[in-house]
Amino acid sequence: TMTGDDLDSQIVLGMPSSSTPSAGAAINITEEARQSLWWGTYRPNLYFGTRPRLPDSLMTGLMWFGLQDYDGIDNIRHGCEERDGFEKYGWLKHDGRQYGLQEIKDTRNNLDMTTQFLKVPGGEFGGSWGAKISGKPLREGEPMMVSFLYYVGLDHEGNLRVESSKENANTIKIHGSGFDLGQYEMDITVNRGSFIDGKTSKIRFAGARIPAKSAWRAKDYARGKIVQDANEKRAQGMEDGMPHEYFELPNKMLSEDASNFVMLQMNFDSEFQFDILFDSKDSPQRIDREKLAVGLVTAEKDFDDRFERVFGLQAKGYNAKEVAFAKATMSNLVGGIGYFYGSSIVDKSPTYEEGENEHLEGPVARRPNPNPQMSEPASLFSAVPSRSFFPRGFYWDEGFHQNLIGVWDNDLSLEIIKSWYDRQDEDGWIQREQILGDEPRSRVPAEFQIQYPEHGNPPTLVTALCGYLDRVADAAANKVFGVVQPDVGVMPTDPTAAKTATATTAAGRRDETNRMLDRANEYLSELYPKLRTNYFWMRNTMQGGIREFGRMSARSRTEGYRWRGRTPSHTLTSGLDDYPRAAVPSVGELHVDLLSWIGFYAKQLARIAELMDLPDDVDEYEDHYDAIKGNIDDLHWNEEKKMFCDLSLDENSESVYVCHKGYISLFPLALGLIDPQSDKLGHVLDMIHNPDELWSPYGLRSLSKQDEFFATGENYWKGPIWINLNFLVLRSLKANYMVEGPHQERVKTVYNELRDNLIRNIYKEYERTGYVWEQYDEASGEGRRSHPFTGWTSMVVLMMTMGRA
Ligand code: 6A9
Repeated sequence: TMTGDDLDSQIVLGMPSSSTPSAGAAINITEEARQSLWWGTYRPNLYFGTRPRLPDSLMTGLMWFGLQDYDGIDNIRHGCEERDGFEKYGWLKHDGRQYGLQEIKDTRNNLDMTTQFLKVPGGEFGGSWGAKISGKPLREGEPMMVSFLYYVGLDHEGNLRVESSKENANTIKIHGSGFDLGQYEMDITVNRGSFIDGKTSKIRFAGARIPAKSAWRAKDYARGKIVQDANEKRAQGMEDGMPHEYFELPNKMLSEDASNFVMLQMNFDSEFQFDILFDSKDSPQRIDREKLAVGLVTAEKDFDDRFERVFGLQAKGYNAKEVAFAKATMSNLVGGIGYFYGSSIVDKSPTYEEGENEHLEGPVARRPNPNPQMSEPASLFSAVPSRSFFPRGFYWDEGFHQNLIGVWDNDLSLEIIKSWYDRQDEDGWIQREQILGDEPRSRVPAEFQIQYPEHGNPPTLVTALCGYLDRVADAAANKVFGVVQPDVGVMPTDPTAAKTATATTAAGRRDETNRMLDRANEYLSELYPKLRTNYFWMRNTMQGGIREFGRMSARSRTEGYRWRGRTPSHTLTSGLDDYPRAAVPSVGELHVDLLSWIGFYAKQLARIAELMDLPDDVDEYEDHYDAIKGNIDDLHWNEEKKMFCDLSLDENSESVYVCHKGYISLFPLALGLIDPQSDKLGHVLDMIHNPDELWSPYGLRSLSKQDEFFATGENYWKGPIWINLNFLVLRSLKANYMVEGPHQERVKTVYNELRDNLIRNIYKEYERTGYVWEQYDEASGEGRRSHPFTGWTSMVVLMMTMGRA
């Protein structure tokens, strides 16, 4: 039998640090989470895995490998990996609460499969859920031999008990209980699928004791155990066995009642289907196989109906394939929402006194006595940029994600935004990249793991709040919402019952409106103090030295800012990592994108303070905003080059422009800080629309073709097309610049053409490659780098709904 110790010795990685069971008392979950956001596919780094939104609880996951040869075992599928080389995978439909449908095409194993998820929320422990895993050969006529491993692991104290019967070897039950989940029973049943002898596939099992908080290493445990047993069979004289004869689980538990980790194995060589049920015994909402089957059908239809109600793409004339693309793109973002819990590494040691040393800085060199520390464990509920390559929370990515999620499910989005602001420390700092716990940390090279308390990212969550404020304003004006997800309390708890509970009657809509307004009051009151602290933290931490170094003509002597954490080649904090900035980082730098962000922030805070009836605060933000708008012109406009530029210092400490045409020079437009009537807008549009500068048939280039650094070095933000910035520009053109004046017609033309180019190319690449991508090649339009990247590239769905001008 396998023990934690045996397994441990087979694992190359270091063991997880601590094994303290988490205290139940520390868990403070809102009523909301209890109801319908408790369980989910909240392990987006896996092809399929579930966990509750609780620290150190029950983790489940699906793995599989090919039995057609002996190498399959070295290529177990579990975490999303680009090297698995799937021709396609991702959620095609996912509503973020109750329902999901994912497609996976595993080329090497000739496997075409789907994973479906259905939740029946309710009760004290988040309710019950079920999953249906189905598949068949990808290429007909070619053999498929695949072994599935499904596991359940406890990250806290407790035991799992397996119940199997000789008579019915295609069903296995797992019994468990815990302070955080109550009593539950899991049922795994093969409905269909044969193996080798044509008989229905049997389920094999193994149970083990693993160290606390290590269920995320299930693949190491599985492979370790299976390979060890295979070696023993060889040692005992087994020769010429088939792969499935070597690579099988032993049908043994460690001992009765002592396992906290259970694996099940099912082998298939033809079309198959199996169900996984998690039935919460303390919940009034139960699940069985019949309910799962029926519920999945109903939920799919509800999803389709709701998607059309919210985005209206069919009505706008998109064809079925284009609508399916939009659904898949949004769904993989929503299905990529995760719950993360654990410690991160923070270095709060003092930096050098700013001054001469700053000229030599790198983010680490600037600290004379580095002191990275493990922080207290914390949780985050967030979407991720990419399930394969960056399956964790990124601050400025998340703001984009919430623009779309907020339209789809307002309350879900508010919950995520709140979770991010809960990560803010007392100074107002939020970690840029959230690497919480051992699992995410195992994927990040050591030099990128440490977070520094003066490193801030663009405050994009405010762009999402801006969308929320628009929805609230619509409500206040008593307009009809597109769709408002009702409070979870009124969600239908039985998926087989009824439609989405979104009101379809006038009275129902009025109720929703009132609820939305009450909710807004409450929500914003709670959030506002944090926003204010964060805003002032940005202003203080990133204050530029205008007084000492700046251009004396500036209207305001204070409104100028610089990104911290610079190196000569990188400004990770800005989000546009290798975009060219001043060659020598210095305290005398002023960054035009940052000033634009802070101006935008001030404006949105003024709006919130207005809603909350805080006139003094409104005045304060408006003063900031006016001064910033003035300084965008006074400090950053270069009249000779007709563009917005950064500022830096030369050898004689004279202030000089640093001008690189590209995304950085577009920020005043992208965030609405240029006057629609001004000549400056005309010049920026010239740059945008010029094919020798930013304009390509696939979207706007990050850096102008004419720039000396275009397409050089790592060429990350030096030319390739990124969808987040294209989206900001597009939306700002529509929201701020389609007004009467000298540029109106051109704004329309640029908007329409840009929008068409982006949608057409992202869709074309999806059809061609099966994925949406992190960025697109400016010369060919081809998808590049990380994929699937349904982070901000999913803004394409909003572009589709925005419509032509
Ligand atoms: C490094 C790699 C297994 C880079 O989308 C997330 C971020 C953006 O916020 C940022 O603007 N991406 C953009 O310039 C990806 C960052 C990935 C850093 C992780 C470790 C681990 O490889």
